[in-house]
Amino acid sequence: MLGKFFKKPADDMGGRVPPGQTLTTRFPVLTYGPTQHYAPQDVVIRVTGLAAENTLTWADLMALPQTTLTYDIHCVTHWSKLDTTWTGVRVVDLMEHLQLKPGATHVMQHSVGGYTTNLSLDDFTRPENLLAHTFDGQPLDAEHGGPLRLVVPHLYFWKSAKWLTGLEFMDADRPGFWEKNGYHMRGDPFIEERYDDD
Ligand SMILES: Nc1nc2c(c(=O)[nH]1)N[C@H]1C(S)=C(S)[C@@H](COP(=O)(O)O)O[C@H]1N2
Ligand SMILES: [Mo]
Repeated sequence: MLGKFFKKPADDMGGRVPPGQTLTTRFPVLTYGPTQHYAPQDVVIRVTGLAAENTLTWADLMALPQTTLTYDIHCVTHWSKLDTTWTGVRVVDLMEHLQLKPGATHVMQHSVGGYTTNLSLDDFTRPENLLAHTFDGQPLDAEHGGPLRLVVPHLYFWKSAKWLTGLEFMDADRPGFWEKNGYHMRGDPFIEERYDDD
């Protein structure tokens, strides 16, 4: 239903809005389970699986280059939000400090609270992907995944784990939380990869 905050994309959106999506200027919260609350100094990202084991603290992440990027996000529940601005560490900048082992092809994102979601390394290492701690110049709200979440804007937003706590490198694709519950393994919004029978 199109309400006050949702509108149909204009015809001149030049292909920015994927099929089946409506635009919102709000920022809806979508979480399975409770919002997690913890301080930046408690952020720890554990790198496991087919990579040299590594533990990254908040200080480690802040010592890496910080990048601000603006792009559109798309949720499988049919909302898209244009021109969202995020600041954080680019995945490609983080990857320079990780040593993957031969055979790593996929990564599982792990979150506080147990949420997981899988990506191929090609999807994970796109130059626009961020480990984001700031939204619109302000510290990222807990409900949106602060202190630290992944943002992978070219896929549906369920592929962007809030409260990121681990990156597990794998030698095959494996379903995360929503993927086990019927969502698509990849989730490209432009070809409506919503469910695994698509
Ligand atoms: N840890 C965690 N990350 C998550 C989720 C979740 O339930 N838990 N929901 C996902 C889904 S389905 C979406 S659409 C986006 C929503 O992000 P937002 O609440 O900032 O809009 O977060 C994704 N990341
Ligand atoms: Mo979602």
